[in-house]
Amino acid sequence: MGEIPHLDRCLVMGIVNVTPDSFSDGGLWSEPVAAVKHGLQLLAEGADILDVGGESTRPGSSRTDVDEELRRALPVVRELAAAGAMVSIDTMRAEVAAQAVEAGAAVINDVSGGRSDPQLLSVAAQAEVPLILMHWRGHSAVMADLVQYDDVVTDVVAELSTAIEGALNAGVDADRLIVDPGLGFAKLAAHNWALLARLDALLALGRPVLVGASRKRFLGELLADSSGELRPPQVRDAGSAAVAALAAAAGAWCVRVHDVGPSVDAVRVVARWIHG
Ligand code: PMM
Repeated sequence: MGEIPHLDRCLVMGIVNVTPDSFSDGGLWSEPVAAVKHGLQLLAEGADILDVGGESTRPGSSRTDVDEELRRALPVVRELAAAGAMVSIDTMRAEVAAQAVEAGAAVINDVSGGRSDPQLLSVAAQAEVPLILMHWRGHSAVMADLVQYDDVVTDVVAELSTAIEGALNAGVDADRLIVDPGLGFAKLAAHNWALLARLDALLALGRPVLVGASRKRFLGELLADSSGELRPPQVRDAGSAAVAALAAAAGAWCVRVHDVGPSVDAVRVVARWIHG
């Protein structure tokens, strides 16, 4: 049982991908032992939450089977929670969410916003843990075909509002819901920038907002070199920290990042700037 944590500043969620194929840090921490070590490092850098995931959502990727997802994620959740970290489980599966909560996860992060496996909503309701509902239109293999919007901000807000309704109907407490625009998920770069510029429209849903921009392709496109070559993921961290600062200033509850230290500094600067 738990409530959404709040601080006098935007929180920082450190990413612990236990996957061989994530676009940003693929393979670096793919075995549980290496992932735990990495998580502890992010904790030492000041992460408020560690987001552990065992299934890559890299655009175009196919699904990981459930046993493999469990094998990757569970030991990492267990050890990081035992070390005192607040752990979120990044999964679209009810089974994985349930076992992760059992292993000590205090937050469920569903990139499908309850759409991939609706049973996950009941797991969140029963566990009484905060639930992140990300805007999502379809699995990674097909999401590039789902980028049609009339107005991306209006459409994402409306679709998130439907996701909130679904969670409430499944019995999740309204006070435990967090929303996320799902940058890069069935979205082109222009869609991501439009959503970032209108975080106020997401905040108007009345729920805390999580922003996950770290190392994503739209930053690589913006920061491409003069020949048009994308900036590689590992050198998008200054851009990611800039987004963290601006998201925090716009009222985001939390930013989800790979390189934790600079974003912690950034959100602290923003808090001081705003609150004096
Ligand atoms: N992005 C990724 C994975 N999980 N969860 C939330 N809530 N929001 C996101 O934007 C998000 C996510 C993909 O990025 P990664 O492969 O670098 O983890």
